[in-house]
Amino acid sequence: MAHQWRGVIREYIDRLDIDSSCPIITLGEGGTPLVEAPALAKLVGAAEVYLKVEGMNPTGSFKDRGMTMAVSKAVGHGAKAVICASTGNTSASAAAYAAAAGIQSVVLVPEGKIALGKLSQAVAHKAQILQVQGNFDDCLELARDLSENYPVHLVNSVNPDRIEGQKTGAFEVVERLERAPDIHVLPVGNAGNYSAYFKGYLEEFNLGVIKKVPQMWGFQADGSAPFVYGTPVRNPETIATAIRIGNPASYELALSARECSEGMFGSVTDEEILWMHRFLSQEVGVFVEPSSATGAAGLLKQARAGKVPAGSVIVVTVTGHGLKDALWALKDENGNEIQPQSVSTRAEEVAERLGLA
Ligand code: AN7
Repeated sequence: MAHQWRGVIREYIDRLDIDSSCPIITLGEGGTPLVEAPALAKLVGAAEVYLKVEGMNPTGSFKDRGMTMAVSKAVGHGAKAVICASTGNTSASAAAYAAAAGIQSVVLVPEGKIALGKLSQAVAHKAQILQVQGNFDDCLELARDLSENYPVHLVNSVNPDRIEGQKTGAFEVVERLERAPDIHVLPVGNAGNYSAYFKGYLEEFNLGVIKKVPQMWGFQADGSAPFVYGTPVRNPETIATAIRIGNPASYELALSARECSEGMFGSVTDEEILWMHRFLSQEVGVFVEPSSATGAAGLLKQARAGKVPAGSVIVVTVTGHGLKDALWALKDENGNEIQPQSVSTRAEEVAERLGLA
């Protein structure tokens, strides 16, 4: 019988590192759609491609899966405030879950470099927000420092509770497909999600639920690609502000996930990201933020290099909702503003404009 989804902690309580006595702070996260994308499968020459649409989470990104765990455990430990550094989505999620828990949230964001939708979420949920004169990497260093020396609990993905919650994305994919995909594709910033999916698949493998773990393919923006260069990037730059991260928090974890899964890291240009952002909206029907199109853009680049096996089943996690950073949709492929035409209330005129007459 169909049941109402209860959030990832209650759904997967037996498989998560959390005591039964811990309070559960949930907004009903997880249980997101796995949407078949035949247009994308055709484009990349794979048998089947699915999008794991994480924009359907309560605050519009995958961060909620980890945040329900991190904030629940923080409250279980008696925390009265949580802190995070963020390119936007973590702060939106932390602020919402802190509000649900009745505790304070503090968020540090890089000045002028976070999307308006995300900033408004943090404000709406009454976070204490500070715009730091630096990039995300500076914010994270500051957040770590403050959490070590003051009474505030860190909920960035360096906190293992976050990765633990986010691994449930892999469980849902396996349940839905009744197998593992051959390849799992993700956009990569701190590589927390990349590491978390791998952890989830590895647990499924160790339980004998799947026969092999998928190859983990992670993609970054060219101007912000420490995994490709093999070294931190001091001044990361990309229009995909969510993944504008030069010194990834989960660097070592992700390297080991790549090795164990025989996966890869690659990078794409901002133009390739925006092209795929439009393709997903126009040909698949899924509106994501630009950063979230980075995985699919990387998949296409691999396909063009002849590296996507024809029979493969591929899952691409699209990490955040298009409304978070909506202004990109209002630009055409040449970067010009798109403005709907203005018309009178006369049917003949409207029909003519629409090319119906
Ligand atoms: C839409 O919110 O790092 O590789 O501070 O918002 O796990 O970092 C966001 C990251 C991909 C990259 N897609 O995930 C933050 C933050 C979206 C994101 C990523 C982020 P990780």
